[in-house]
Amino acid sequence: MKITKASVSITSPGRNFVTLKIETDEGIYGLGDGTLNGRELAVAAYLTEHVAPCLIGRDPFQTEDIWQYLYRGAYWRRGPVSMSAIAAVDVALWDIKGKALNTPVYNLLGGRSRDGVLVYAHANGADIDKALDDVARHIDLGYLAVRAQSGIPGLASTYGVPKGGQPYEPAEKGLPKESLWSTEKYLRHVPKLFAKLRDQCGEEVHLLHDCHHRLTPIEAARLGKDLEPYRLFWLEDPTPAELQENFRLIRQHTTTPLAVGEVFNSIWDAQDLIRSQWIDYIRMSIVHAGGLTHMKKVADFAALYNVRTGCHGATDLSPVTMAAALHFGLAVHNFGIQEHMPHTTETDAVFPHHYSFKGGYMHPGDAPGLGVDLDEALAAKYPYQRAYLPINRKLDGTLFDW
Ligand code: KDG
Ligand code: MG
Repeated sequence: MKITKASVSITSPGRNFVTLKIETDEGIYGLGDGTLNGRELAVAAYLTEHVAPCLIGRDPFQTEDIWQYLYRGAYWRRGPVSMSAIAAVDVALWDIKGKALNTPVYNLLGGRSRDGVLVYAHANGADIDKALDDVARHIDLGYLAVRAQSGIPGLASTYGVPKGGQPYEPAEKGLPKESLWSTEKYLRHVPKLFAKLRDQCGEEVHLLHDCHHRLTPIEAARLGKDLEPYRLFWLEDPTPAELQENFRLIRQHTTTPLAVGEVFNSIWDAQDLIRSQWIDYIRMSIVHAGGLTHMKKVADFAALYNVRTGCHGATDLSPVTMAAALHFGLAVHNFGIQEHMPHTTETDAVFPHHYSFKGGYMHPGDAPGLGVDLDEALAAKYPYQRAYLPINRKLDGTLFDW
């Protein structure tokens, strides 16, 4: 089998998605996601101008060699744009391989390690009472694990809490919006949210929280300690992780489990975190970390150090990535949990898929390949729209982490 064509499409059924379609001389095609929120056209150009011409004529079964060709062959390594482009190719090739062998991708990754993939939902509210209601709503929908975020008194907006009852979507049209942040107000508020939540939910429900990289290590250590009585499943992105040693300090002070990695692109971003056992869950996504080929290596390395997976799965990762993450989650032994933010009905219509949710678990389905398709005619009705993630500043105007 030979690759005959590789083409990129960008569609915006509510938000932007970059999709790579790789076609072969045997009529089988595969899909890969290359969406990088707020920087979509950079990946699209990288794929179209620099990657697609090198794929023509290659054997799509050679996933390892093609991965190395694109990674080592570029000379320039890592980075979100190139690793998302490599992921788009890699996932499309696994899709082709599954279709050609008439088997779901999970069978190519080791087969089923479990019956279903535990997922967590996003619940939020403008204040604690509204957040409590939204957590209860998600439990009623069948979720066994729920991430909770709430508005903070004295701050007009914060990460994870939508305005006006809309589903949460951080990228907005126009130039980046700016919001104001106070760590002090946040640290006073979050323990109150989880005290009430644990009381309302009982012991069984898994509760999670995302700090979204906004604390220093010592602040994160204090929050982890304050949250210990409420037994979180994880505290996510407590601090930025360019300096992996940040997590040593947090770890020394708290038994609250720690998760990080949604902005990582390669195992090298997490090497010390994993080897030193400073984290419990590695959250890299299939799309931003080089695809299934690289993520399988990340999972195998993490398994040596008791670190489990918890792949990023926000709505800015397309249904192609959701499908890939579910095949991966069904197969890898040290799977922990998978994030699940349902896409809009428009997005689901553009990407018909076989994955499903039942009783707190998702399943990728048993269709050959990934089990997800692209309705190209429908996709063409939603042209690209420039959108940016917001910018965050402290109350005194200092630019801060969003
Ligand atoms: O594009 C950025 C989002 O994917 C990110 O803000 C979502 O933190 C996030 C999460 O945990 O889903
Ligand atoms: Mg996050």
